[in-house]
Amino acid sequence: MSLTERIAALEEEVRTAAARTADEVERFRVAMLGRNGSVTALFEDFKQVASDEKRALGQRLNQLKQSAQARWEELKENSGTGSTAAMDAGDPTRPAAIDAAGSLHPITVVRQRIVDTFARIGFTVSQGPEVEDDHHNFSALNFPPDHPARDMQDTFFVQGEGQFALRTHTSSVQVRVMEGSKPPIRTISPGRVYRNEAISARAHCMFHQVEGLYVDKGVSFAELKGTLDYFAKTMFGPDVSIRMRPSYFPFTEPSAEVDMSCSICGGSGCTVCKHSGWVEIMGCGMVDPAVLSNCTIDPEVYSGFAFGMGVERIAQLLYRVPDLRLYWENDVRFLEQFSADAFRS
Ligand code: 2U9
Repeated sequence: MSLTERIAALEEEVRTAAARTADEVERFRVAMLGRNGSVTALFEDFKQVASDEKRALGQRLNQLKQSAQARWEELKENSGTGSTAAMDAGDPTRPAAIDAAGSLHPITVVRQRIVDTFARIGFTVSQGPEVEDDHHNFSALNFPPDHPARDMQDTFFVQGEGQFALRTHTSSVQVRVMEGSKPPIRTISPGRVYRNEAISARAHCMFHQVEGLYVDKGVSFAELKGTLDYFAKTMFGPDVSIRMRPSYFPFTEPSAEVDMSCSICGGSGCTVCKHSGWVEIMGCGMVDPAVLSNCTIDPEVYSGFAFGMGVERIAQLLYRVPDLRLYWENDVRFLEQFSADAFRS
């Protein structure tokens, strides 16, 4: 066979070469490019070629060597036996790669802890629609017709037939529960709510609430205070205490704002509690009798208490998150700090 024919035969061999294992790849390299390999041998024979043929044959031979090298690289790559991979493959005792585990979002972790805390004392969980009608979001809850929350400045209205809006609180769910069941009612409603606010470190146009409702014969303000004291101690530890300040909500009477002794400084004063020793954690009150009757419950027979809190606010106090926007950016460097196990109650 002439040198030209041998080159052509080897070109074909290189083009069709296959290797599945590191051994087969190495066998290809030795057979072609090794000291006694076929391509190397052609270079030896090339020395005998007549000088007028040297130029053309030399070029072809160099091309053959290059394609043999390229094919070798390709086979290494495809068989997953690149130099480091080949070494790895050879050590079956090496430790297995650890898969990165995901973590729960801090809002999910905190919402679950709040729900668990109330579930332990008999509260059931109720959920409802995020797009609400005027009756469930406002009217049944005693919002007067000219209340600012009914304004487009404060609430996202949904275009179309009728007055629908993104719910501004999960109290609307509890209106539905009262309309559909008889006391005793002991329920909490966790969920996402919407307000038409400019986004900043301290405000967002959507956040999460947990609202609670207890309706039965003879429910008292003292029971409300005992329940919220239990909640604060379960979430933040036995050393915290709560206090109530008079407030106003359309749906409760009397109403109160609930403060907790600062869990960060223990009440001695720090930047989080603005040196007051107290931090606000939620609002509460006795369900207004007008709301009970709007929801088909006789206020002459039954009374109830209600409370509401922002999950972001509770999470901020537990984990000292400085900026509300962090909850929505889903930056893994933020999220991976919250492992499900680390915060299980
Ligand atoms: C019904 C009747 C009354 C729920 C209540 C609050 C007080 C309250 C805020 C806390 C911070 C909302 O997330 S926040 O902005 N909530 O202050 N919520 S009483 O009262 C109800 C609920 C349902 C039928």
